[in-house]
Amino acid sequence: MAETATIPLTLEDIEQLSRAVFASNGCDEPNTDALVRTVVTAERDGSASHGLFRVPGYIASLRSGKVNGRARPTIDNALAAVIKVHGDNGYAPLAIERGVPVLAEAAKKLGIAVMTITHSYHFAAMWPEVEALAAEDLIGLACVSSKPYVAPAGGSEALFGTNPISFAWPRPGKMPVVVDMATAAMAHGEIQLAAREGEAVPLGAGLDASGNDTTDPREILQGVLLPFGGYKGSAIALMVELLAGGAVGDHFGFESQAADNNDGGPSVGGEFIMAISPELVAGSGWAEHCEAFFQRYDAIEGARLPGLRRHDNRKSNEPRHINAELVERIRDLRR
Ligand code: NDP
Ligand code: PYC
Repeated sequence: MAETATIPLTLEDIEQLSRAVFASNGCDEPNTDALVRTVVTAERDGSASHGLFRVPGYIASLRSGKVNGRARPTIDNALAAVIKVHGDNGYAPLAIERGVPVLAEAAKKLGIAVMTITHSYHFAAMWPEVEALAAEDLIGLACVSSKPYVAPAGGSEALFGTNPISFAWPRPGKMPVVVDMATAAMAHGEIQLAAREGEAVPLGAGLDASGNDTTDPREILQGVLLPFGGYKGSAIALMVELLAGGAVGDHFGFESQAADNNDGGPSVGGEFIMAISPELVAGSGWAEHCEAFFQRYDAIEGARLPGLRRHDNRKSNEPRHINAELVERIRDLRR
């Protein structure tokens, strides 16, 4: 397979390019800043499916008027342990950045707190919200749904979003353990990237439009994705759908789809975030206790903790190699 052409961009280049595109397409400064941080950190950590790749979709939704580039998320914490963030129909990163410190404060006081984000559009990787909680020595768990792309186990009709779940475990003085994964066998963005690169995907990633197994990502994009791990992954996707839709009081995936204008950007939906204080729940000594567990984990040959790849990528200041067509497309979006 011929490799597709790439352009080397430093993180500073990525920041400048995405800033120019968001700011010239109707995003005000706070929203631009939050989106730029989202794009740059995704590229920094090696998440090609959720960095610059998402910019054309973000811009399509600003231009169609679906998403508010001047959103001012509001926070209602009247219930103390429940922080309700209204996203003002904007992109999720600003709502997250504004809400998480309030959530962290509540969890540190009460031991556990949840945050709901409604009226918002999530198109990003899920680790930033939970890593921000781990930086406060809190355990973070977050999930979000999207348009239906994924069939429940046994079926061939999409009902679930790719429904990611992220989790961060704080390790004082060290990087947290971070799990951040779609509950689909592959994220929709990863299938799109494979289709762009002309690469086959593993069997089990999805079905074609007739419900047959296929390794061709273009066929899967016409059909459905599958949950990871059969009925068990399907059950976790169900839990995410219920937490991000039912518990938050926002759209389920099928409702997001019905509300969407199909402009290529994200669909409206909710996000569920939970923060737990190990200090208050487990008591002092929790960190040493858990380090003993991580030591055993690390001693197992062939095993590595989730999050390590992204944290290692983060250390590099080298340019990132970005698909050349994508870079040109994004440059053309500047006004
Ligand atoms: P991956 O399959 O790449 O990774 C899933 C998790 O497994 C990561 O925590 C990863 O850590 C870990 N992992 C991978 N390989 C190993 C290994 N060999 N040993 C131990 N741990 C490992 O992620 P996905 O493709 O499922 O998701 C990609 C991104 O897409 C995520 O950031 C997700 O949030 C995002 N997404 C967003 C959606 C949205 O609606 N906003 C929807 C769906 C996905 P590491 O990173 O260190 O490799
Ligand atoms: O990659 O599955 C995905 C995805 C859906 C919404 C944002 N990313």
